[in-house]
Amino acid sequence: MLKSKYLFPTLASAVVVSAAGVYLYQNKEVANSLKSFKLPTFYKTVANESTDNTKALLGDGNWVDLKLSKIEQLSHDTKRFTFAFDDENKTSGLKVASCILAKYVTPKGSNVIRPYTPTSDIDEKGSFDLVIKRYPDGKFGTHIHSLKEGDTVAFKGPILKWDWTPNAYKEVVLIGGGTGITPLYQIIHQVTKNPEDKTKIKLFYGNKTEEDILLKKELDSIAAKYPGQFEVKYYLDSIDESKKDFKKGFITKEDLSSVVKKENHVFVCGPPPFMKAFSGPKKSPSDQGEVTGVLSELGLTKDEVFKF
Ligand SMILES: *[C@@H]1O[C@H](CO)[C@@H](O)[C@H](O)[C@H]1NC(C)=O
Ligand SMILES: *[C@@H]1O[C@H](CO)[C@@H](O)[C@H](O)[C@H]1NC(C)=O
Ligand SMILES: CC(=O)N[C@H]1CO[C@H](CO)[C@@H](O)[C@@H]1O
Repeated sequence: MLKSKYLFPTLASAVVVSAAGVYLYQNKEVANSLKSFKLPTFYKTVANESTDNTKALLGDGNWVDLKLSKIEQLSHDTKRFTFAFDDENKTSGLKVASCILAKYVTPKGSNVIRPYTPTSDIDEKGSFDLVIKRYPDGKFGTHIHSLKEGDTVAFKGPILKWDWTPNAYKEVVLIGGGTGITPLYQIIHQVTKNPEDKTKIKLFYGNKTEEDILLKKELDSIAAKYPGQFEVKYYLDSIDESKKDFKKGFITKEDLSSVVKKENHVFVCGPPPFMKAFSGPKKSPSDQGEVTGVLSELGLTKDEVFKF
């Protein structure tokens, strides 16, 4: 198995190997030095990844079909979807913080591709979970909400967004809006499950209504279990006055001013108007752009803010 995969390296590696071969004929000196020829690092990376049968997603650019093994209705428009790997002993292949891409081919043949962040532990064996809200005009959400257990969805990735290092910061501040909670939740879960990671986390999480709050049960249980380490504040567009757990209205500059400090990294994730208000948008997937909005007013710059 392993051997045959090495015999059929990926195209990129094949080009490198054959280029080296041509060179070999042209120059004897080089040929001698090539006796100790070592494959370039990226070749090893590709080779290792393509022979790793312990992970469901290898980051090799291939789409992998995964079977929908369980569906749970969490609210009127939100479901948790569990996707099973082809081998119960495989793990997802994700690192924190990463997303994956999901693809749906419409009846007309166009590709609808969306990024999602699994909400299950990245080291869980056999499956991962996605919590997905259905928006009235959302193509992928509408599609996946129509699926039944046993149907399949194509995934690829993972795409590493931020390589989390335990204890890199004393404290981090997470600012999330709506479904933007999922990458932030991946960090919260990863940090609190690791007894060695002492990073403190303050989460500010805004939503329209109480029903829209994703993963509230999970967040509240982590907050109860690690009171000195993790704190969450919920903000809602509208609430009735009797609810003490929530603040009405947007997360304000004043709320953030006491916790946002130069040495505390800030992570932001939410829909475009939300990003605009707090951090400014990303310029492109690979360019974070300058920090604007509330965080810039609080004196933060590129080095202290990450936009998911
Ligand atoms: C590839 O595998 C070898 C042997 O298992 C290991 O020493 C090396 O660190 C791996 N390289 C990468 C990039 O994972
Ligand atoms: C998964 O691991 C268990 C324990 O090592 C083993 O008994 C089982 O056969 C494995 N399953 C597969 C599909 O390889
Ligand atoms: C008060 C508050 O922060 N509301 C947010 C609720 O979630 C949406 C996204 O679904 C945000 O745009 C709102 O700002």
